[in-house]
Amino acid sequence: MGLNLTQKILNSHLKSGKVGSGGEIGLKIDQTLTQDATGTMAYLQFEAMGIPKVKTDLSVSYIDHNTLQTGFENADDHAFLQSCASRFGVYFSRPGNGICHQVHLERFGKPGQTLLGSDSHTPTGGGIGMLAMGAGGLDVAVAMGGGEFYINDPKIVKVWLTGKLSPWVSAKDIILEMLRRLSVKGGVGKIFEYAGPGVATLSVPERATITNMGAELGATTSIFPSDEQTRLFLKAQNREQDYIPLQADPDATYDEEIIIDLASLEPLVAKPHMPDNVVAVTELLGTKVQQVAIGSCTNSSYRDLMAVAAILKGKVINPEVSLVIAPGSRQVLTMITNNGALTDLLDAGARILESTCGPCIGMGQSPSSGAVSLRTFNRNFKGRSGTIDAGIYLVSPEIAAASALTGTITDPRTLGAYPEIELPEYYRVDDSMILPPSDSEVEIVRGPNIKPLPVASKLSDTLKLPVVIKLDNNITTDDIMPAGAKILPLRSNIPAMSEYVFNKIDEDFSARAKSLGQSVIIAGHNYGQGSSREHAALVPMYLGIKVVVAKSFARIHKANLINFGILPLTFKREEDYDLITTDSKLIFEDMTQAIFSSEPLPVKIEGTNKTILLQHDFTDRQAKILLAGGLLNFTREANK
Ligand code: MIC
Ligand code: SF4
Repeated sequence: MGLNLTQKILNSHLKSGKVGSGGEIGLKIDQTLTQDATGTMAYLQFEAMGIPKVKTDLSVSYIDHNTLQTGFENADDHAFLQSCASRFGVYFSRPGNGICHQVHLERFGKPGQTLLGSDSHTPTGGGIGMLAMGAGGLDVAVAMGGGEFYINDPKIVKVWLTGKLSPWVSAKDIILEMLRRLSVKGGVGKIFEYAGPGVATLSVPERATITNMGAELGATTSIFPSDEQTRLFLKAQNREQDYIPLQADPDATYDEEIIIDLASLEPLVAKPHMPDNVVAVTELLGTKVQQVAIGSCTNSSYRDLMAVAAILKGKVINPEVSLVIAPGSRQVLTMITNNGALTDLLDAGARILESTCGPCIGMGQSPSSGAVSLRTFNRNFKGRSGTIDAGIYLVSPEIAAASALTGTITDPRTLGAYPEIELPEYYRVDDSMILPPSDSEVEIVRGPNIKPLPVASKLSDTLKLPVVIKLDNNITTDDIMPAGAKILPLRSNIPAMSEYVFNKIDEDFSARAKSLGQSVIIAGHNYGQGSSREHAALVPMYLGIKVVVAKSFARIHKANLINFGILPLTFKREEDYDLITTDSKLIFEDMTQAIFSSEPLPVKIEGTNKTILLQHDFTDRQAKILLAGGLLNFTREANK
């Protein structure tokens, strides 16, 4: 029987388990990437493992998130990361060189290889035929040390594309259509493999927009075949030697199938405050817009910015709109500089930002109070922009540019003929801002913002845990551990960060958790969706959270909880959620055995005659990690 593309890459990287078995599988990781907001922890963890040099084929450390330097903290972290990269055998992409996913696609991604990144949008690499996944920093540190990366054997979904996009409809609309159909939890435990005649009509940067935002489906990853488009892209990046053709066998089978006729799609918008809150642009026409932001790892490629420049050329944006543009990489920025498109953008009234994440992660450019902000980004969670009452709408570059001109949400199809964008035969290649590692001994630079790593304690047999907070469905890691210009600089200082846990939802959370000593979080479905930030597990661990009981979990966050010794348990009977109040205290018994058993776990609610039933699906490996009090303890013990 033939194999699909995902199975081929999984099989060629399989170290443990069996593809198709439904259990856990361990994979060899060829490449890793880290960024500065998660990287400091990842390298502290790598250092703590005592391995002198990375064992991957290639590891790259990017600076792209924490670039607004309003105090010494971010610059301290950058110096730390630069010295770690040099010392541990990692390439270092300097601040200003671009957003990790964009640069990695341009300069390093290779079809058929595995990539693990400490960022949830690492699946961008699927656009070039990589099996690229996001994970917590600790998992990436283990992979840098040559360790396996474990996932649950995924369900593989064929996304069959037919036809061709109409003018003014773009790759962003394909992924928004997926989100409209499947929701932010529709992809949990799944890999989306794109196939069909429509695939050949999409260039690599367009494919990367789709695989990037597949993260918002909760998917393990998304992947496109490696074909003539891939070869052309790699050739244009001066790396044709990295090309190999790769696709599913004609008789390959899949667990599920979705069909999208590209010709039937229209321009779409994700309304506040979830990426799956998708409607046709025509439903929102005339909505007044205060800000338009173009960039992020989803839509900041040369193609995207050339489309925006062509739409704005010779025109001036509406005086009520602030238009900010962050090109995805220095390659993109220098190319639009040289061909004059940058002047078109500036003449139209755009404000040009550094080639970084910027407003996507709330690093500056927070919109005005109550504003409508149209963004070509991938996340519109409440408060993430830095303005709690702003409404963020996720759109294509075409809708963004059209709306910047009119000052209201505008259907780009009203602009007349579509400016066909020709992709360059050769991109401008200049890797001088990517520093190779050093051969000699390098001293690690540790400024006062780099604090020691907190480590979890071993699991106790009996736990009496008061409920510290009770939450709804779809809680994001931005809710748990907010980002933004004020908090991100504290990423390597856990005691300082702990003041901000859940602070957008409940200002007293941190103080209450501290006063309780140890406690349990209760939550609904898809707890921990969104970013890969392990701080959403590490900092609650520091605050004494021992268990999270939820209706269901998002993949990366669940793995992060286990890595930091917090038990992710689910309700056997969903209605038990209603029996627990914020005043309840839960009594967990025989825990050191229960984590190895598949039997449901009865947990008493103190002071009542009620017992709830909880469950888990921990593998033997995960149970041992939990018993040791987290992956770092476990790895250290294993290496003794
Ligand atoms: C994000 O988009 O939320 C981030 C910032 O890139 C995160 C990583 C982080 O929190 O550092 C992600 O998506 O993983
Ligand atoms: Fe950066 Fe935003 Fe992409 Fe996260 S989603 S990597 S913050 S651009």
